[in-house]
Amino acid sequence: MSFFTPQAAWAYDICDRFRKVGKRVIVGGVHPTVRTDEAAEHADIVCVGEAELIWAEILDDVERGEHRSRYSQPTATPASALPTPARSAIYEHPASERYDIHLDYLELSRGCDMRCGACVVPKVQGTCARYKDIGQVVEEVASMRYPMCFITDDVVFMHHANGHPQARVFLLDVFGEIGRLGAPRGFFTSTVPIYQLDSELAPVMAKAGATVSYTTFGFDPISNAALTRGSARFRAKMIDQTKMLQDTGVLVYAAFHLGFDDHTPAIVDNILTFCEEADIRMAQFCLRTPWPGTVMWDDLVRQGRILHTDWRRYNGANVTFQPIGMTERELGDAFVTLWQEYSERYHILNDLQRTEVVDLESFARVSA
Ligand code: B12
Ligand code: SF4
Repeated sequence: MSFFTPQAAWAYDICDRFRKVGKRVIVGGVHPTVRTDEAAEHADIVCVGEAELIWAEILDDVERGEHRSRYSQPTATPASALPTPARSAIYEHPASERYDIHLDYLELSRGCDMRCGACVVPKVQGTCARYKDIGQVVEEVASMRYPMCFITDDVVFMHHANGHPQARVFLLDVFGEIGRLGAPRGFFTSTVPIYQLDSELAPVMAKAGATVSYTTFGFDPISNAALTRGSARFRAKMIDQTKMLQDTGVLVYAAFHLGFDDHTPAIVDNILTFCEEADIRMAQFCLRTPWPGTVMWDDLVRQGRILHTDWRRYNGANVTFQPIGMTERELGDAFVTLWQEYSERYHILNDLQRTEVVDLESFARVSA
């Protein structure tokens, strides 16, 4: 079983039930990697970190009845061993009919050396960035069945924005090749505002089919300062780049994180004004969450500011730590007010209907 922190409590419940009826349970992924001892209470085996090089060994050991309780790879999975997912398992699964949104997922890279304070990826996937083979990516895209594909990496865009020239070359090559495929498919990408400053990449991505750019504002200190009016120059740039991207045909789906130490109740108006000025037609608001295994978690634990470890409420929609610039109540209210005000001010679906994007209404439903 694989799970992130927001799913951990449910996952443990399922693990316990399986073990009760005599099944052996193996867990891995984000949460078991950062809370290994906790996960071990609910599973027979915990896999820490990546698994491609060790999965066969785990299965062999289980078959022989001689497995250990923990496994981890001695080295990171090399780029050449990054697998092509068996998507047919999803396409052909009868349960997939029950979902009202159908997406392909595409992973372009693994690992990240950026070490952002609130992110767990360097801990789970290591700090060595590895890019998938471009031919493999193109083959994957060519064989996809759904009209929309979610590119799971914000990482490559961040590398690009932070002076990794190979990431820029990779992105230009990969989207150039996808564009040449001419497949009528939309791409949902994720990033931070800084990457949008590249006016060469945006049109190449748009030509390849990039229709939505999920852009996290305020995750990094620079764009947070722009939102809290600490940096007028970067604020203006974020607005220009958002417009430029939308003019290219890529809808900016903006995510705003609330609860930085310098946030006060005024953040609500600041963000709403920014949305208006930047013509943000689709937005999401999240409460900052100290994911275990991150620098943010360690800092808040040290400062005694973690309020609880009820993982069900670690989902970006509940206050989990003691804020500084406002009370817990004010922070929760700011979150709700932003959702309400934004939804009232912007007729999201109307805008989406005007946007020529594949299956975007499903996104709106899922986000609502
Ligand atoms: C795709 C994705 C999503 C998709 C999920 C689709 C799905 N059903 O899987 C969507 C958009 C729905 C999503 C939503 C959210 N996400 Co998300 N998401 C990702 C993303 C970008 C990629 C995950 C992925 O597939 N990686 C590729 C796989 C191959 O990597 P992996 O999971 O690490 O797996 C490897 C190993 O860990 C190991 N492994 C994994 N599982 C198992 C199991 C076993 C048995 C074994 C042996 C090994 C093993 O083997 C794999 C190969 O080496 C990650 C960032 C990232 N790069 O990982 C964030 C990430 C997982 N998401 C995150 C967050 C915060 C969220 C949200 C809370 C956001 C929000 N505010 O709403 C929601 C929560 C949804 C929920 N209800 O749980 C955080 C998780 C933080 C945490 N500590 O839990 C991440 C890490 C982003 C980040 N940078 O902080 N997300
Ligand atoms: S947020 Fe993105 S760039 Fe920052 S550490 Fe995580 S994966 Fe890397």
